[in-house]
Amino acid sequence: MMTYLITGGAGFIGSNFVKHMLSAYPNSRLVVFDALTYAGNLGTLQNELKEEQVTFVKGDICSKKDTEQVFKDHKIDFVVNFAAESHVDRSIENPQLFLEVNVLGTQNLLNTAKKFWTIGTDENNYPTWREGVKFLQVSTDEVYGSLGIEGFFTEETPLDPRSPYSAAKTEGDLIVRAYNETYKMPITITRCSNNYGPYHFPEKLIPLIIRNILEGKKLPVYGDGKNVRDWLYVEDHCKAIDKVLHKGRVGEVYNVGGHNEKTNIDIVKLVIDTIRDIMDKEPKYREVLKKQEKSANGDIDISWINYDLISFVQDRQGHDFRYAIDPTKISNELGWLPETTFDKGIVKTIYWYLDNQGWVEEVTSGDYLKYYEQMYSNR
Ligand code: NAD
Ligand code: TDX
Repeated sequence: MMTYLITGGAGFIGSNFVKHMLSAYPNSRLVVFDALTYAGNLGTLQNELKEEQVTFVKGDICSKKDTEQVFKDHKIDFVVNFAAESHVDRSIENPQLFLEVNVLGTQNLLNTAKKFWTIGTDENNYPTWREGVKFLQVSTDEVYGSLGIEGFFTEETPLDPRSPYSAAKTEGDLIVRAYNETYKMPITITRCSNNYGPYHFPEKLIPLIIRNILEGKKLPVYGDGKNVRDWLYVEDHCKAIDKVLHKGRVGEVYNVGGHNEKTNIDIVKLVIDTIRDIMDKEPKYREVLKKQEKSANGDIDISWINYDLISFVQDRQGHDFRYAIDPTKISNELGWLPETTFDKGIVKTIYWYLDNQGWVEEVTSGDYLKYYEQMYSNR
């Protein structure tokens, strides 16, 4: 029975990965290790944590004491490192925190794994490693910087991060490679494009737009809305990580993305149209709206759910123009392909938010309102 240490497992992608692993490998042991920052929520894993094979450990990847304790308590075979500060806008406000967690935290976790996984040294004085162990770093396409209107990121594209978030993720990514080169640590790195789906924290574009519509608020679009992101349904990312972890070549980087480029303005319009269509066809969902004005026929009015809600606001500083992934390597080597088309995924996602308002209220009840006020009041 293999034991997986899933750091950041109470966040958006990490929690989806826990759910994926439980159904794909019901006999494995999952140790979810998370500091429960504003972005981590145990409510997300309430069903999974009832399962005998899932253990939750509250801990900080920056703390040697915390990471060594979890390796002492569990015979870890795989580490999947999702733990990070993940929001670009927050990194502009507080770059140091991003360096502490995404760089030094990653290095501390690597060092702990090295301490518990090495069993001796070889004739050249390289450490020798326990059979079968692996460290997977969940990196991002943002390490490659920004594209113009053409071209794609391949694994050979030079690293050229622009934001404090992506600079910190790049350093995290590089220190993982350095442990492979220097100590022969068995690692792999995935660099994925923008994810969307259930449990996405409503500071990020898609869940923020959904939440704002339901709250009857304006929809802030940075700049002219022409920036492009390459969107992937979160379950497809989880399946890619599963493949890379179990079948990917040690020391290699795999780009993950599904050729699904959209401008931000198109995304926002699609979310508006989809919510209005759902509420048109299934009026029960109008009950979710904060604004409950009645139209002439007595139904809750939804005519205001239209493009007039869009508000073009001050651009993000250093806003990367375009990301687009070339996933040829992972497709050819590991047979991974995205399974959920954007048209289907966005509808599934919107239904999930409509059906899970309790979750949204729970995660936005803390510092979120203060954050929103601070981030958007001057825009
Ligand atoms: P998230 O912000 O939703 O979750 C991050 C999780 O890490 C939270 O549960 C948080 O509590 C935890 N965490 C933060 N600091 C910690 C620390 N010091 N110790 C332990 N736990 C800590 O982020 P996400 O969107 O799920 O992203 C997960 C990973 O995937 C990140 O490494 C991110 O860089 C990467 N990634 C994200 C995307 C995306 O579109 N969201 C795309 C590519 C890569
Ligand atoms: O209110 C908004 N208005 C807006 O126009 C927000 C929050 C965002 N945007 C724009 C900025 C981006 O061009 O939408 C696009 C997407 O923004 P985010 O959701 O903040 O994602 P992004 O900055 O692209 O980064 C995401 O993808 C790569 C994740 O947050 C990262 O963790 C991941 O590495």
